[in-house]
Amino acid sequence: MKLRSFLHTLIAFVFVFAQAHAQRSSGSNARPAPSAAQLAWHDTEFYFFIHFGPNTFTNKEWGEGTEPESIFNPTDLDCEQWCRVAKLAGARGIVITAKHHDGFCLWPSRYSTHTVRESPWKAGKGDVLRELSDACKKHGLKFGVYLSPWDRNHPKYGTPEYNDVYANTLTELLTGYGELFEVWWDGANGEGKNGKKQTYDFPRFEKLVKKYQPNAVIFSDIGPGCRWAGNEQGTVNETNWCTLDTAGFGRGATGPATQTLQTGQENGKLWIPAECDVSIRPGWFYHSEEDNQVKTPETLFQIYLKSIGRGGNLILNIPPDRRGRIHENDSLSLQTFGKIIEHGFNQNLAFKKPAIVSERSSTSIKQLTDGSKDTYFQFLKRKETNDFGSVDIDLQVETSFNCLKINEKIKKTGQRVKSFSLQIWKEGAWVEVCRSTTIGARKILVFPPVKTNKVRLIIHDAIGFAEIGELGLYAVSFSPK
Ligand code: FUL
Repeated sequence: MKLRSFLHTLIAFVFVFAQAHAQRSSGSNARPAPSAAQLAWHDTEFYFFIHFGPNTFTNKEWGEGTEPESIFNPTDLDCEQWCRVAKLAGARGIVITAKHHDGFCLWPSRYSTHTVRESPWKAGKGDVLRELSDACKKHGLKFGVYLSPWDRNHPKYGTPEYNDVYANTLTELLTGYGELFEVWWDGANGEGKNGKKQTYDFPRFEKLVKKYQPNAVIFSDIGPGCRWAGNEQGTVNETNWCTLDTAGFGRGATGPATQTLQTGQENGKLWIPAECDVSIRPGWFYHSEEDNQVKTPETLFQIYLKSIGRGGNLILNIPPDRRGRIHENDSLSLQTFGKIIEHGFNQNLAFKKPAIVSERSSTSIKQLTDGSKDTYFQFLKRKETNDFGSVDIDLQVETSFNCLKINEKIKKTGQRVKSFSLQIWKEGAWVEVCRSTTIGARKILVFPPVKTNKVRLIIHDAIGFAEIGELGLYAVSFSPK
């Protein structure tokens, strides 16, 4: 008996050790680093969220689960139109509510009788996920699914058997619609004190995702792939660590404090970057009375700066209307927003400009402006001054810009920068134009326009060393032609 419990302890220890080791890169200076799936996820940056289902037709945000299936009947569903709008906006993928809290399945699931199959749409022969996954493939967009754990319709909800139902429906999604880049687990639950209680078997669900879709990243309050940013405004804190400790926390009400989700934790043991969710309208589902409350391109750009520009990903909700199409007002705003991004970031004014470094480094300084965010320059700590030195870039001609875009090479060595600034050479002196804290996957800072022929990037503080991938200077305009 004693030997058995010793062996159990030993196995548990080895398991925990192996897990921690897998999260870290080797070397004494090791920090948590992203997995291959998370690296690809960081590069996906911006994607659409689609909330669509019975609520679209009942004008609600949270359905009761008792809505008759006959209510789901889009008159002109066009997933290709969603994809065309996504492309124009610059989005790289689409995540859809395969099942929201009302339990209605947008695909003909074998494990529910509350699905598109029971609806009049396409005489019960339709499958929204099939149409959308095919359209995404055709338009070169990634595809992901939201499958609400909370289910107000399924008779088994609140019993251990519901875990089988959830595992089975999840497996249908994981195996039936090609490659998924993200699986979204919403923490919401409105059952209240006297409502049904469900203990979810998340470890089982995680195993299924790993087995069938090893390249998919799981979103929830605590990841493990990416974390909620702690609000539904689409923003993350300016200081944003991709690292987090999740031991002792659960999803939903038992998740970490929202402030922790907003900032991550500098010394967190796991790589769980922030995803910022927000809707282009006040609601998540379509309501015609909100047709004139669509966020403007300028507002979307401000959100972009506070999410993607702070090293997070942005999942922007665009709810299709009762036709099953993205409304004209939303599509117009998104097109202009797409132009702001496309025009603003199409020319790095520092591209291939010569750089002079204050200290020797084992990496080439040319890599800071070579057009690739994956090649990098390493700043090492200087003993005398206790900082990480600086780099001057000779722009050769007087150049006007109002934006800095910079990234850390997070692959293998993780996130390290704690403080940096940019200065310009002006009338015989260095003048600071912007300063910030963390960088991570990227930092984008917009400031009043300046004109200069030389800039200086200073790394004030970092954990061990700093590896900067690319330094970009841009002239961003809020009203592109
Ligand atoms: C919340 C849900 O309750 C909302 O309906 C929506 O799906 C949003 C993205 O997450 O927790």
